[in-house]
Amino acid sequence: DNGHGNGARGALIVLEGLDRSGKSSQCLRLVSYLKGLGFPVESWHFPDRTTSVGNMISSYLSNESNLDDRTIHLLFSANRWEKRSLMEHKLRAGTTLIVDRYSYSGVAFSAAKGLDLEWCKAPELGLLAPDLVVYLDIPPEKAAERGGYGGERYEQLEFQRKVDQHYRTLHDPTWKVVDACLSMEDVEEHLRQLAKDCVSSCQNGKQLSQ
Ligand code: T5A
Ligand code: NA
Repeated sequence: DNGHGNGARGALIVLEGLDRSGKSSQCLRLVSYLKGLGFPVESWHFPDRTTSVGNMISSYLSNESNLDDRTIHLLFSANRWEKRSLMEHKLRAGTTLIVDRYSYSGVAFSAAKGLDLEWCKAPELGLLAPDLVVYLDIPPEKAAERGGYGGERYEQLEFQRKVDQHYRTLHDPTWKVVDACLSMEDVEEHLRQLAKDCVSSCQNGKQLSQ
C-alpha cells in the first residue's frame, strides 16, 4: 500500500537529450503541471551532484579534476545505483518521478568517447526501467546556439555531434520523440499529454520493472 490507500504506484518518467535541449526547463514545468492535477510528483536530476560520488562527477565536469574515461563512466553509474533504493521506495509509495537524464545519457556520452557500447551498458543493468522515455530532439548546431555553452567538459559542438549519433543508436521504438526546436509551450504541451497517459497506466496496475 502506498499510504494514499489505493496501492497505486508512481511513474518513472525520464527526459533525455543533448545539452541545452531543454530538459531542465521542461522537467520543472511538467512537475508543476502534474502537481496541479493532484499527483504526488518530484523532480530528479542525474548526475545528482549532492552526494560524494556526485561531487567527484561535478568536479570532473567543471574540469577541476581529470579522470580516466572508464572511471568517470562507472561513477555516473554508481551515482544512479546509490539512488536506486530511494527511487524504488518513492515509486512504490505512489510518487511519480520526473528524471532529467538517466542511463541513456550514461551510455551515449561515454560511447561518444569511443568506449565499447556493450561495456558502457553493463553497469546500468538492474537499475529501474523507466515507464516513459521522452527524447527532446534538437540538432547539435541548434542546441549550441541556445544561451551559449558554459564551460563544462562536454559542451562542445563536435562532441555533441557524436553524442547525437549514439543517442540515435540507443533509441528504441518505445521512446517518445518531441521536437525540441518547438516553442517552450509547444514542447510542454506534448509532454503533458505523454506524462498524463503514463501516470494513469501506472496507477492502473502497470508493473515496475528493471
Ligand atoms: N552525463 C550525464 C554523462 O556523461 N553521463 C551520465 O550518466 C549523465 C547523467 C551534465 C553533463 O553530464 C553528462 C551529460 C552532460 O554533459 P547536466 O547537469 O544535466 O549534465 O547538464 P545539461 O544537460 O547540459 O543541462 P543544460 O542545462 O545544459 O541543458 P537542458 O537542461 O537540456 O536545457 P535547459 O532547460 O537548461 O535549457 C537550456 C537553454 O535553452 C533555453 C533555456 O531557456 C536555456 O537558456 N530553452 C529554449 N529556448 C528556445 N526554445 C525552447 N523550446 C527552449 N527550451 C529551453
Ligand atoms: Na540541465
